[in-house]
Amino acid sequence: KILIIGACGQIGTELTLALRQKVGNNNVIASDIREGNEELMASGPFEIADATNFEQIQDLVMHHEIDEVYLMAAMLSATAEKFPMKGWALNMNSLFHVLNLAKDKKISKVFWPSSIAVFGPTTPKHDTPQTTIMEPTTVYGISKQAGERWCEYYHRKFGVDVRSIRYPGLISYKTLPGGGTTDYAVEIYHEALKNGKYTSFLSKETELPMMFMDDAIRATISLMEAPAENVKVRSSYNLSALNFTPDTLAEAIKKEIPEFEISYNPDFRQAIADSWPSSIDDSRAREDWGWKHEFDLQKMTTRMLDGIREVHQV
Ligand code: VAH
Repeated sequence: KILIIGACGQIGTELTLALRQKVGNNNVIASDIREGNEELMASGPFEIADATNFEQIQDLVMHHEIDEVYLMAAMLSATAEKFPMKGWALNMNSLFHVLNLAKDKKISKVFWPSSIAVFGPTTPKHDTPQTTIMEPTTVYGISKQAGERWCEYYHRKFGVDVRSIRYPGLISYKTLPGGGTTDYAVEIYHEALKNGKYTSFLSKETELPMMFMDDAIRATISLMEAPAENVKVRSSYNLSALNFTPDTLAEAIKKEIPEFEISYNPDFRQAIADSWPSSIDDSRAREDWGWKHEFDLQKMTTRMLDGIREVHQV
C-alpha cells in the first residue's frame, strides 16, 4: 500500500489521483495537515497528519500496512524565505521521519522531491549538469540540497531504496501552487481567462526550467517503477521538459487568447529566480530510466486553458 504525505499540495493532489487510478483507490492513503479539494477527498481514504510528527506518520504506516511513502509535504521557495526556521523544520524533519522508517524496514521504498532550487548563482546556468557546483541561496534550496545528501547517505549506509527528482517549475490546473517562485506560470493562465491580462512578478526575460504536471507525474511513477539497479543516482535526478520566459509564455497564450496582455512588476521573487538555472541537462534520467517529456509549450497551454475552463467553470 502507498502513503502520500502532503497529498493536498500541487503535486500531491495529482499524484494521489494518478496512483489511485493505477493501483486502486483503497491502496493509496492520502494524508495532509488539512483537507484537500473535492476530487481528492472523494477519491479514497484520507488521514489528517502532521508530516513533522514522527508518531503520527509511524501510526499511519503501521495501521495501514504501508509499503511505499511519497513525501510531498514541503514549504516552497518564496514562503520559506518568510519563515526560514519553519521551512527548514518541515522540509528536513519530515524527511528524517520517512528515511528512518525505511532504515527500520517499516517501509520498503521512498519517493522524495527535490528541485532545481538546489542550484545557485555559481551553478552553470544553461544545460545545468547532473553533477555540478551547488551553492543555493534560498532556505528551500538549502533544505533540498541537504535532503539530497541525506537520501544518498541513507541509501549507501543502510540500503534505503529512496528515489528523487529535481522538479523544475510545475504547471497544473487542478490545484493552485503554494508559495513558489514559478507560480506566475500557473496564475497567468487563470488571469488570462478571467481578466484578459496579467502582471508578472518576474521580469520579461527571466528564463526558467518548467514542466506540465502530467509529465512530472509520469516521470515520478516511471522512476518509482524502474528496477532498483537502474536507479544509479540516489541524490536526485535532473529532469527537464521546457524552459521559457514570461514573454514567451504570454506569446503562447496570445495564440489562443489574442487580446491577452502582460505587464511586469518584479518583486522579491526575482532574486530567487535569478539564482536558478535557465535550462537543465537531464540526460542521466533519459539514460537510466528512459525519461522523455511529452508536453511542449503550445500543447501545455491548450491543456491548461481547457482544464481551467472545465474545472473552474471560467
Ligand atoms: C518553487 N515551484 O517555486 C517550486 C519549485 C523550481 C521551483 O521548487 O519554489
